[in-house]
Amino acid sequence: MKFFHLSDLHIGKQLHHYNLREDQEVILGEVIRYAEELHPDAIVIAGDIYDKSVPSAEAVTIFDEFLTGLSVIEPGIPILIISGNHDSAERLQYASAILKRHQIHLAGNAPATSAEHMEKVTLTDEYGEVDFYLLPFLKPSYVRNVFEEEMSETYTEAVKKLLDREKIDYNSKRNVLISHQFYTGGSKPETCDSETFSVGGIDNVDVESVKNFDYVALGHLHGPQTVGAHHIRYCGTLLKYSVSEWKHKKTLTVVTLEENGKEPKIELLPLHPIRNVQKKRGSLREILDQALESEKDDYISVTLTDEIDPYKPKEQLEKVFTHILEVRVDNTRTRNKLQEMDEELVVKDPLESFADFYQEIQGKPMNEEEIKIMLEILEDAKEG
Ligand SMILES: [Mn+2]
Repeated sequence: MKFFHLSDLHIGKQLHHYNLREDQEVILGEVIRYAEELHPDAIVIAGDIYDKSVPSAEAVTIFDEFLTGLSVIEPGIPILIISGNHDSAERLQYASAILKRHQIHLAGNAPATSAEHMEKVTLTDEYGEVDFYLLPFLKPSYVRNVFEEEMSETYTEAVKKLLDREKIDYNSKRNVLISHQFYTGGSKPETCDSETFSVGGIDNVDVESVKNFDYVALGHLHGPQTVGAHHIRYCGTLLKYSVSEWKHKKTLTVVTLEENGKEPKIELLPLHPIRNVQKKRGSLREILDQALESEKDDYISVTLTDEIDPYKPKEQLEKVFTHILEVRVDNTRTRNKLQEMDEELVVKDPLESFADFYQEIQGKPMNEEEIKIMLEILEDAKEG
């Protein structure tokens, strides 16, 4: 059983002020060509199809063309899609009953009532059946009514309990989970600027809850990486969606499952975007002189280090590079400015802050007894 694992297409996304329509069309076209050539048994898309919950007509057209391009391949390749946190579950699920007849399985919503179950798609190869479980992006509140008993509000518990009620046969069958959450376990995940997370990182799911699957096809993180084990994997985006990803190597992930109990094989196929994302640092002269013909149309982030600010740097750079994302300056002047801002932001300890305030209002410093009272109040506040 060989399948493509994709996620985070973010169709309709802009990179700074540039529309990525052409870039996305070309890269999705390359995926279609790989599908024609390799003819996988399935194509899995693990969420964040669109960049926005209300995608533009242009974005919908790009995805439509992608699905159409895949669906004309003979014999037909099943396509398994879940929604991500950027997608509107309802919009994505539109016409899903009709699409199902064309082997396009779209799971927009996680189970919301006790009568609903995760969508399961069973495919067969020479070793028997493989069950694919589709788990769209969820928050604990989405699935609260699935369970009779009270549920703790953690993401790990929500995922674990949803999987438990599916009675999955992990021993004699091969199972694949498709999920779009922030899985953690083992080393620290590598994140980048094009992802959006909830503040404080309360949305993580412990990877222990999914380790019994033969393969876990994840979406959400944009850098390709495994989580705790070889078979639990984020495939990452097909394109670089922020300057912070400039060193990423974006690839197409192809997974091969052999007989039950064997480790899946992972292949990473090269992709050829029309424009790369690059970061350049140096004096304006250096950057202009060292520009290669092959990178002149790339998306470029420039950091200038000239001590004397050059005259109209953006205009000069634009004569060489056609797609400039940003021009930053890092020299003694800007560093001093940053330091000044840092100093303004230094947080004093609470007693010191109050002493300043007291002095300002009373016109005299606090006496020893007042300091003692203040320390007690602060101690109480800390405990409270
Ligand atoms: Mn995403």
